[in-house]
Amino acid sequence: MKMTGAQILCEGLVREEVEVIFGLPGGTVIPLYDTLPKYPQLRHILMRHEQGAAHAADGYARATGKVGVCLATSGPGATNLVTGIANAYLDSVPLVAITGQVARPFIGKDAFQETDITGITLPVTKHNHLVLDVGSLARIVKEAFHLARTGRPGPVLIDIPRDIFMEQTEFHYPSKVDLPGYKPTLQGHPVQIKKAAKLVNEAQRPLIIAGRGVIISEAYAELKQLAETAQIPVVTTLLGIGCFPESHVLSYGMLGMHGMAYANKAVDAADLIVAIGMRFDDRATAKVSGFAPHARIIHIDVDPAEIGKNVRVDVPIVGDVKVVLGALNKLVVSANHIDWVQQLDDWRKEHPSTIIRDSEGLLPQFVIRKIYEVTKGEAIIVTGVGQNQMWAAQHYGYDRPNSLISSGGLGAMGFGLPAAMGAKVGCPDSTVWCIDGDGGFQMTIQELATIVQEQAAVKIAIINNSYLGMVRQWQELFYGKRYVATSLSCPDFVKVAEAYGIPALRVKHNGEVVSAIEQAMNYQGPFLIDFIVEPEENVYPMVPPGASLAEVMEAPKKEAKVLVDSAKLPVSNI
Ligand SMILES: Cc1ncc(C[n+]2csc(CCOP(=O)(O)OP(=O)(O)O)c2C)c(N)n1
Ligand SMILES: [Mg+2]
Repeated sequence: MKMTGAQILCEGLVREEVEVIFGLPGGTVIPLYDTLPKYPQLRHILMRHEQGAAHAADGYARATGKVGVCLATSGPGATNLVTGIANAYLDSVPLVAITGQVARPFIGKDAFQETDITGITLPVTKHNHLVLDVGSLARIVKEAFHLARTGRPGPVLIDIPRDIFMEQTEFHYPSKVDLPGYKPTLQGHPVQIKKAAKLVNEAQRPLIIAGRGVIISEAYAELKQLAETAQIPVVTTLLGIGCFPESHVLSYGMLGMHGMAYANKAVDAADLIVAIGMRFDDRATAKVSGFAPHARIIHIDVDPAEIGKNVRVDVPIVGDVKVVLGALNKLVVSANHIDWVQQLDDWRKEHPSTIIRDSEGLLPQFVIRKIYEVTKGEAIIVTGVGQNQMWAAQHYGYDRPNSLISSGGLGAMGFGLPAAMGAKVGCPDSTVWCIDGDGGFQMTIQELATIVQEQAAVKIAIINNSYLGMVRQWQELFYGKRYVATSLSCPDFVKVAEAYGIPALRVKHNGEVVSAIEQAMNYQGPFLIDFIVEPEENVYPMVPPGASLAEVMEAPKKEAKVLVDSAKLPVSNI
């Protein structure tokens, strides 16, 4: 049967079980939009900015485990997607981004709204494709979804010239993909798994560092079995939060720059690190040369490119985390490490890391703790970037699988609101809270309109400190309190919300926090709370840039002092 390119694309999306497309139209994609109403199974959500479309598709994908789809026109529409695509790339999120391109005869002519989007996104996509022949479109769509969701997931971009949407050809959707250069290794090598089991069985002070790979491969049960069988304490990366219940007796929270002091001390003292589905990001390892100085390292990851990239590894195992852990668990013998676990418990008592001090002024940590209590830990939390993100990671108790959605690798302000909307669209029965900063919120604030139009009942907590807080914190601690370009003026967020049709409250005092959160929860639709918090509150613990995990700084008893002068900061990734 003959079909247009636009129909072929829609047929492909339907066959890939796409339910939602986050997009915004323009000239080159009008033929596609013209076809969409014939496919009512494809719900299109009209965003207010294409960055929001990519972040919403990302939030949707993380919350559901399905491939998120975003759609934009050529030129500015396509370039507006780039931040969201890069974000998905760094956090291994399965995304298919579809862009319109100028018609084939205009390509390379600097035509109106022409940009080389495959060139621009080459370094931030798992794969991308400029379609030059309508006959190859069905295959390219099939491959895009396959690439996005298999192996290490990631974003794939398909750029489709306008005339291809209108050209007709016979429709045939391939049942299989044949990509000779792409065969992800899922089974770990048995010899490596045996070596790893030997190390685990011999270790005295083993520690698991679990990352988002556990969530992606849904290896929750396998991770728990490994930890419990061999009594191995578990710490997680930021994106690993939600892969292991934080109330579990073997859970020691997040490690890294703003991780728990006791988690970082555990890494420093361990004699074996079992790194699972994580990539040794510099925010997790701190100074690499000081990372886990006494430990052998087992690294399990589906992406061979991650092995040995940042940290020396003794036993690499390339494979799917769930499959590899399943095999490893068969070889790991039951053990206990009572002294080691006791040591970690003592550190946790001595360095509690999440104590919230008494304060007359409203503390952000307190706000997040109360959101946790009122939601009973059952919400999906989607964060902004900066201090709010770190407090949300530290002070909400994540017991449920996959309950934190956050921009980790890219750290993209503006992620929170659209990603929360995407998560809510994907999981309409879940409570979704967006915890954002006053700065980041203003970067994608326009998506409030989308939230209203789609009746997505996202609950929004703005941690309003009138600062680009995380940058201010660095200026305070490392740049002699020279605050340049971090003091922020904000609109009246309550009035803004109301202008969009969202009820809102402003909260300034401790006593009002719980009732405001309850009011938000009891309201059926979206709701916003503007929490006016202590402006100069800092995030602790903190491993200063260039230091190793063992050199973690805890909340100072008195006024924070300048710790390092900027001129003396090491050339590290700051
Ligand atoms: C798009 C983008 N621009 C700049 C930064 C650098 N940056 C990191 S945290 C931060 C401050 C964020 O301010 P806000 O959203 O108010 O959050 P807070 O830290 O105050 O909680 C900035 C500017 C970033 N991460 N992303
Ligand atoms: Mg702020």
